[in-house]
Amino acid sequence: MQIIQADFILTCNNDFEIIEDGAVAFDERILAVGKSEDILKQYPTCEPLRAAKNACIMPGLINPHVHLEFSANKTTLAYGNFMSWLESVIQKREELLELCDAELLDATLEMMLRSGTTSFGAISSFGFDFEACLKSVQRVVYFAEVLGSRPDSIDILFADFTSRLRAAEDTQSASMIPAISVHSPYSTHPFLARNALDLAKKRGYKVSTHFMESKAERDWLDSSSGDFYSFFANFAPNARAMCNAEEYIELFAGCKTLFTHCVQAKADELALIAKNGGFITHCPVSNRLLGVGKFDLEKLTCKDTFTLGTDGLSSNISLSLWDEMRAFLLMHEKEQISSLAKLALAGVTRNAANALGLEAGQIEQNCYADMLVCSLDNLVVKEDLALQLVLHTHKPTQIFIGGKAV
Ligand code: MCF
Ligand code: FE
Repeated sequence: MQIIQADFILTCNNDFEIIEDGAVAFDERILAVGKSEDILKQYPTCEPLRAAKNACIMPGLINPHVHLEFSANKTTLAYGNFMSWLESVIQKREELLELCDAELLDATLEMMLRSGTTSFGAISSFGFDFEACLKSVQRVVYFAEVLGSRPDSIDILFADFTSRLRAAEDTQSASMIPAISVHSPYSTHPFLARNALDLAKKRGYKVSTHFMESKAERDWLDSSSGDFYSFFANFAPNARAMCNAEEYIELFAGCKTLFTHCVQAKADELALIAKNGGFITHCPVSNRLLGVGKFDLEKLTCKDTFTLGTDGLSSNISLSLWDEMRAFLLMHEKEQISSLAKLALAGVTRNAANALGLEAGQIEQNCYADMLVCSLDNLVVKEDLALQLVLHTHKPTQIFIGGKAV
């Protein structure tokens, strides 16, 4: 059992409570949190560690949505327009996967860890990222992806998906949690989605999906028109959308689902997601690079459903959640900046933990002791702590996962 003290504890709990001159007692899980003097009285024989002046203890960051298999991309994929990006992914996929070897995956996970990401949701299209995820020290919610729209291929696609999922099931632990990703409404046949979702319901798995990312997707689901019309015409003449937006959301009823992007989602669709116990994952940099616009925060009625993710290096220049939070602050220029900093931090801690089903994301008794010590150079007042941390942090000075320093 250990105690660590700091000038601030950013709990990231429901009230976004900040404790000045606080301490945390922990082993694998957090045993107690409070004012230093109270915690020291409670554990009089334990010699506490003291973080540097102006430092803050906070929960480890949780990235709910990353595609590790695309980590080799830097300048290969086309940015600026969603359809051009998608075509470039289809064209360059093999080349990028080839370059993404074990060494690159390990280095990518190491970089994520050093920036303070202690848990993540890996959207795995092929299973090539599995070994790297399994041996990483972070907690991984491993979303095996299912995708495909041809009715005559459903059985074979489903069998391939379940075999990739089985790898995570066979190694399930507190740091390898099997989960399911249904790629999107434009790419996945509802029968295939339903088979995967039945499995999620039966086994209590978390689910992730891309939803309403682009105007092309909106037009396609609303009226089988727009850019996807000509895209699909290449494969099948007179193709039509497989379901509309509301039908798609309802497919996921009964599953705790993360709906990623939602840039083109309407307020009533976001409300339906919240009503069904779902979450929204906003990926601001990805949205900017793919030219799809930005998620409308005014439509977000339930702030607890908000999470923030990086997406993959297929549509980002960094997998650091600090970089993502800064981009988020700068992109949503109409919002009050310090409230936005708190929303960003909630989106990568408590809310992300709830979305992924992790007992983490808060400095709170019984949560796993997944914690960061972040140091600010100068004195900061409590009211500015969230904003200044987001603006100035690149690498935490200490990282704990399950109470172990890493
Ligand atoms: O989130 C971004 C953009 N939207 C959709 N898909 C992906 C993203 N980054 C990577 N992807 C993957 C996806 O998992 O790209 C493929 C899928 O395997 C696109 S569908 C050919
Ligand atoms: Fe994605």
